[in-house]
This record gives sequence, C-alpha cells and structure tokens, in this order.
Amino acid sequence: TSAYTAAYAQQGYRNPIIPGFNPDPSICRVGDDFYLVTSSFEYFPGLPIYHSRDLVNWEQIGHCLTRDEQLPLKNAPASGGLFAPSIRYHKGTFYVICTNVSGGGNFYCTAKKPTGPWSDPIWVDVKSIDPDIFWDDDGKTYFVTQGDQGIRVTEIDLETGKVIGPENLVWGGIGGRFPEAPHIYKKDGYYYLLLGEGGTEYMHSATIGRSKNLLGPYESCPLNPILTHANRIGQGNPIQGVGHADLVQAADGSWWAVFLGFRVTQRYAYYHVLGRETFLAPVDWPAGGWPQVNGNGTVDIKMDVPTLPQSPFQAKPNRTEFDQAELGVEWQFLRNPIRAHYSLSERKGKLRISASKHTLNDLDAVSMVARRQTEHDFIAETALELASTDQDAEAGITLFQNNTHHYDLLVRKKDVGYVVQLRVKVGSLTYIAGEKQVSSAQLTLKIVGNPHQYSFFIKENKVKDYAAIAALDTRYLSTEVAGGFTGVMIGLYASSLSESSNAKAYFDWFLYEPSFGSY
Ligand code: 6LW
Repeated sequence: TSAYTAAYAQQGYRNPIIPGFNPDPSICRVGDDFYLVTSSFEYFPGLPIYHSRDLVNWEQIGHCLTRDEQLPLKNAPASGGLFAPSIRYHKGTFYVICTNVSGGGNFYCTAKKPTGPWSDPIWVDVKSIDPDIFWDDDGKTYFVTQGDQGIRVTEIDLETGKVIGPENLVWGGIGGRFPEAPHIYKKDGYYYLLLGEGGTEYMHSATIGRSKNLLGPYESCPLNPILTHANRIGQGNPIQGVGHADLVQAADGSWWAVFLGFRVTQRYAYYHVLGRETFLAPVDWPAGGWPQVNGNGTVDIKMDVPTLPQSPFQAKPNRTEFDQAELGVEWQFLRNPIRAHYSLSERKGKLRISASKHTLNDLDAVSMVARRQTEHDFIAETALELASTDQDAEAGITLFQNNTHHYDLLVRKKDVGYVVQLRVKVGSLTYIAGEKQVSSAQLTLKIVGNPHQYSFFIKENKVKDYAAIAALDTRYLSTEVAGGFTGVMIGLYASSLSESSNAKAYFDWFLYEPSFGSY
C-alpha cells in the first residue's frame, strides 16, 4: 500500500499526461506546484515548461530558452539541438540543466520564476548528455551525467559551472545498453540513483540503485527494472518504450514517477508517430525500502489509482484566430527563426509567413510555425491565401516528422490559376500523391488523422464541399521509419526556390481538434 492516504483523493487519470512529442520529462515541486520540462531538439524556443497542481492536469507556461543567444541552432540536424533536460528548485532558484548537442554542450540556466526570464547558459565542460545537478547536504554541487560505461558524478562550482573535481564513474546499472538519464535522490540515509537503460526504443526501462556514499558503490534494486514494458506483462500494451524517469514527492508525502513512453498505432504493430510522450505513475516508496512503480512496473492508458485532488486548467480553444499580438506557447519554429518572416500585425487577424528560400528539406531557417500532433485521431484545418507572382513559391500545411519525412498539402501558382498538391517526402523518395487545379489562391486545407491514415482535403472559396485529395499511411512518418527523437508536428509554412521571391502566405485561422479515439 502507498504512503498516500489523503482522504480527499480522487480516483483515476488518463495517460499520457502530456501528449505528443514531449520526451525525457523531468519534474520538481515547489509547495503545491509541480513544474516539468521536456526535450525540444531542433525546435525554437527550446524546452517547454509545464505547470500542474495535481500531476494529472498540465498547462504549458512557456519555454526555458527563448533568446537566440541562449539557443544557437544554426544548421542543427533533425533531432540535434537540445537533448534531455532536468529541472530542479534549490534555495529559491529554479535550474534547468541540459545539453545543446549542436553547439556548446552541457549547460544550466537559472530563474527566480519558472516563467522566466531564464539566465544565459552557464556552460559546464563535461562531455556527455542527460545532465542533472545534485546538491549534497554538505553544500557541495555535483553534475550528474550519462556515460558509455555508466553514470558519472563530477563536482562543480555552482556560480561558474567550473569543474572542480574528477569525473567519477559511479554505476553502470544492471547491464542494459545506454545507461543514461540519471537523477539522484537522497532519502532515509541513502543516495538513490535512477537511470534509463536499454535505449529509448522498445527495450527501454528505468532502473535504480542505492548507496550510503554518493560516489558508490551502488547496490542494484532487487526489483530492477522498476519500470519497463519490454517483458511479457508489457507485450501488447499500446504504450511501449517506457523509461527515462524522474521521481517527485507531493506535499502529502506520496511519490510519483514521470517518464517517457510512446503510443503505438496498433497493438503488436510497431510504429509510432506522436513521438515520445510524458506519462505518470504512482510510486510506493516505503522508508528504508525500494521504490515500486505502479505495482509491477507497467502502466496503462486508463489509470485506476487514487490521485491528488484534481485541479484542471481551463481548456484552450481549438481554433486560433491569429488575432493576438503573439503566437501561443504551443507554437515553435524550426531552428532560430528569421523574425521578419513572420507577422501578426501586417493584416489584422492573420498570420503572415514570408517564403524563405529554404524548403522543408533543408537544415536551415525554414519559414514554418508548428505545433505537436498530440493524438492519433484529430482534425487540423487552416484557411490561407498565397500572395505570389512567383511560380516557385508554395505555402501550405505540413505533417512534419523531420526534414526527410513530411507530408505537405500546398498551393502554388501556375500559368493560369493555381494548383494544390499533396507531396510525400519519405527519405530519398518524393512523390506527388494528389493534385488539383484551383481557380484562386484562397483555400481551406484540412487533414483528418487516425492511427493508420492521414486524409487530406481542400475547399475552394465559394465552393460548399471539401474535395478529397488523397489519404496516406501514417507509418511512413513514424519514428520507426524516419528515425530520430521527435514526433509529428503540424506546420504552417511558405517557401520558394527563387532567391528573390516576394511570396507571402496569410493564414486566417487554424483549427486543431484532437480526440482520444481508441487510445
Ligand atoms: C536522451 C536519452 C534518451 O538524451 O533519448 O530516452 C535521448 N532517452 O536519455 C534523446 O531524447
């Protein structure tokens, strides 16, 4: 039984708690508030920060890295940029600790409030990934990171980030490949070292060890792995790849794990398109004993367990009218954006995107804003107008897994009128899956998704019905096909092959309507 006894508990919640591409979650608590950060790779701004009062309902409150100087992403490849972050609160200051694998390596930023402003990065000269900071009772500060042979603990100076001791290899886990994602907790006189093992794919897990000394030797928990679906109990579970966890204790004494996992498009059919998402499980962690994650170390979509008193946030509208001065926090750019390419004020109530000479295939400042696909079942729709005399220019909506795997529903100018195309980009293959001549550059573009298919539609102005363009398999945008660490983003973009293009696209509104579907 759990230490969790609050009489006002509520029952049940749905996993994932933060759906869509939100991997490598790390969490901290301040009073009754929880803050959580996830990886963002080549997207800008970097590292979304979420807030919750009950661990079940989450609201994004901003990003940690919002300035170009904090987050250089020039030419960052797909799944480059920012890897797994940690978030901690120590003596009145928030810390986000992370690695920019495309420039600068390990760093941490500080803030007095989780909404920022966050400091410039304080760089730490330790070469690895998945950093965390651990403060020991004697006042010393340690940088904790991954390493090929196991987890390393290195004393640093908190003010400057300067390394002031050797890199100590402390524990390699239980022998799974890629021992990574370390977090250290001090409890009941032990140092507990939690890590991810098995790699972030189907063999993923979380394991834990403990020692009376920070630098080890660490004794392995007899229940290891304490979290995994790479076993008979986890087979056929629509959630796979669980691992890379962080633990947090609520104000009432109950313990919880947040971790990544992914929802496959079909049981036993191993494809996933939504990226790695953030999940929650209750943890039973008796004094002097080992933590046990949700009983047997597996989780479900529907979790029938007591929770903290639930305190949902007001739901955000599905439809964005682009009538605010800034885009909502759910939108991100691909790498550092060219600011002048975007405007919400040029035409009132419209998002203007100027074509960049970089296409969606390029590792550059592509003109695109994108948000996560968060459920398999959804409708995404936008009304746009392409303003261009240039036949090489195009604008539209894209399902973007990475620069080599995306489906684009676009409009471009033709000699007479305009043409709509559905273009498929899967690795070295490019294919036009559907095409339709239209009379005007003012159109509504629509995508309807389910676990297996994306269906594409257009509607011309003054025409009543939608015309179907084609349907495409979701699996070619899956991580299993595309590789990498991200998930499908839904992007609005404009590009042109001609250097001097003046092409612009005006997006009037955007709708994203997710539904839970089967899972
Ligand atoms: C991350 C590593 C991992 O650094 O994937 O799931 C890497 N685990 O810990 C990128 O997200």
